[in-house]
Amino acid sequence: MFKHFFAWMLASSLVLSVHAQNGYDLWLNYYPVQATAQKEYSNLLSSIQLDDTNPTQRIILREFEIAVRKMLNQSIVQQSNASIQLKKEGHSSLANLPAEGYILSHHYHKKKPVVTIYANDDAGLLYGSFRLLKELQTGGYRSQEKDIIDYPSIQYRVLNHWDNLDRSVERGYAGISLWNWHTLPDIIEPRYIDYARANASIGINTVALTNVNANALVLTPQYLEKVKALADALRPYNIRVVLTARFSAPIEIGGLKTADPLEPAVQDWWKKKTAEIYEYVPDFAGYLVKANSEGQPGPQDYQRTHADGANLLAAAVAPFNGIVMWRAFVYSNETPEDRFKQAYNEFKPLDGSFAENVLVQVKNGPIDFQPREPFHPLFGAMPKTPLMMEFQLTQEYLGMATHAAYLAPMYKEVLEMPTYRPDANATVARIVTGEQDKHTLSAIAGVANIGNDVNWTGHPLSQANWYAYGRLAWNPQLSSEEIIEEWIDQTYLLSQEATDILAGLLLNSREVLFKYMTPLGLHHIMGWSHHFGPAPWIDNMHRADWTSVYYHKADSTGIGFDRTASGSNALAQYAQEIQQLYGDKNTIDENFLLWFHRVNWEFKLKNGKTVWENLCFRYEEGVQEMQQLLNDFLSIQNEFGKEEGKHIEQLLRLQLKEAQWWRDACLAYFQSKNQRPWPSGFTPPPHNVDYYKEIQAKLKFVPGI
Ligand code: BDP
Repeated sequence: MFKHFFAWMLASSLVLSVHAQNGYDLWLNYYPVQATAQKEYSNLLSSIQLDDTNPTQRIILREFEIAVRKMLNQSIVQQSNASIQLKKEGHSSLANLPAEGYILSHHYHKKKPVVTIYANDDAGLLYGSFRLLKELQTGGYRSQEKDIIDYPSIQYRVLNHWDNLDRSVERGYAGISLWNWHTLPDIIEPRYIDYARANASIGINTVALTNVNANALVLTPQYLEKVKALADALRPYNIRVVLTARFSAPIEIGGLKTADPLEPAVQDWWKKKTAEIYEYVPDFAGYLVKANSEGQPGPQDYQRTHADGANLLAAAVAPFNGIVMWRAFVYSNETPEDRFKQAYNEFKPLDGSFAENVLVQVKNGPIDFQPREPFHPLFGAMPKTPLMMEFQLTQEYLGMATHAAYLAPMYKEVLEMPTYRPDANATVARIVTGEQDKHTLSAIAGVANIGNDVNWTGHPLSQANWYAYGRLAWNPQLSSEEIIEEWIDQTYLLSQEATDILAGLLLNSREVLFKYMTPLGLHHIMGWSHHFGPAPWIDNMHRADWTSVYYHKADSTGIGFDRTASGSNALAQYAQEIQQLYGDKNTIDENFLLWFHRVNWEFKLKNGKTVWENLCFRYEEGVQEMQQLLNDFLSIQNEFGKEEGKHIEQLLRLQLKEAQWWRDACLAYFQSKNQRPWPSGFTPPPHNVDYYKEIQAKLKFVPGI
């Protein structure tokens, strides 16, 4: 497109400013506007009318000041009858506008452009302001003649930080935690504010500060003071905080002998503790809980149900309008049942027994954030309970911060799936937004990929996932394509041709990664515990469901997990239509084949080749396509700042090397199992499987554990 051309020329001449780019500004770069639009923008952004005694409106003013200085090198003054106005009345559509929504209304006054941002609340004014700034940056503003009306589809749009109090981040690959617990509450780092700005610009309004593998210490006064300082800093940006509640906290910090949810002393303890939290943080959003999962304490320690546990905390936060986000990520070592099925088995019978202010937080797929998973069978299965989605932004199983993988297509794939409960309209998205089952409470969570690295996410291109998550949480209908365009336009200063190439690269990236890591629906074959690199040979760890062989079941005869009626019958947890979709190995989308079927090595796929041949060629294709992504980037690298371009180039080269490693290690292993000849025309891995095992064995210091 044309829109960036002039800006691009302008900034190319300001070489220094481009080269200074280090990613810190994220998508809030506010690049100089194109010459043709300068006059109009300059008129529009000359003055603003708002209430600067209001904390949120004060930060709106500040954001305009930053933006106007960077886009136009001018300043914006406050005055009445300004060209930008913020109003909470005076538009007929306000009456029906939901909370946090906004209206942007454009008109000309004496030939000068005027934009009024209407909303019923400060949050709406904030989001409307960021929307206007986005329109201005991406060239959308001039084409807008009609009012823009927008509001969020989901109430709580949450980032889950798996951050520990010692600043390590579980599954974090972008440095240490943003939260400097040591210097809080006295020091409010500028980074907290920039983090809040970034979230506000995409509509994220809730932040779980601490790891789901929780530490009860955060609930003690000494830490609550720190939490308060963060909450105070985030509040004007319409962000509320959540804390993770360790279920055994009444014992650990409360001096009780039990944490039994039905014990009055325990109930009383949580009520008092919660009231205390609200004294520090009056708009505390509530608790996020991981219970009876992977060794965490929970109600089942006392033979109580997950509903008993959730309702205990729900009663404590209810007087303050707080909520409980209770995670469904539970599976037991002792249960011989297919791990796929366990969360459903545990939670489905509890539908209807959760308090009104409880949401059950369900991961997108039934196992654990794999490169591709079928949607979790709980979606659609608990109509009486608001279910919230949990996506993972941090790429625990997807190459961490060294692999570029734009995840919006993966999120969309799940959100758009019809659950057929009861019909094709009942998509996962409609269940999450609450529309399907008429829930007023709705929420979505993304496990953050954010740390204190200068560019926030380690891999510069992973910023796109933070952005895309926020945008989809606001509106799950948006397309991956429009989101990536927006992100590129605000993040980089590229010609239209380069924008298209980068967008294409990113749009393909997750599919390419899927091919070189887990083609045909392989899953959970990554390195032991740290989950980095290929390790399909992992077989004798203390839990079967933490090994790789549990999931792929490859032997001399075949490969894949039979989840049909002849196997674990996990398929039966879905509606009939989904059972049909996935139930037949001859018609199933081959990307899910090994999720649901065990096939022998000679089984023919739709292309007439055997599963073994297909496995070989798909891994190979993944590597070839990764090479293409690298080539695509090289063709546009000169449009990036020198250091930034080099950084991305190095990362993509590393990704290519690791794609090759995945291909070779996995195929060497599977061939050692099936002893089949390599397909003709295929280049076998250069080493045997022991070589690759040795590489894994030496990976002792992978981050994020
Ligand atoms: C797994 C991670 C583990 C998390 C767990 C969870 O390996 O670190 O604690 O999920 O979501 O993906 O609770």
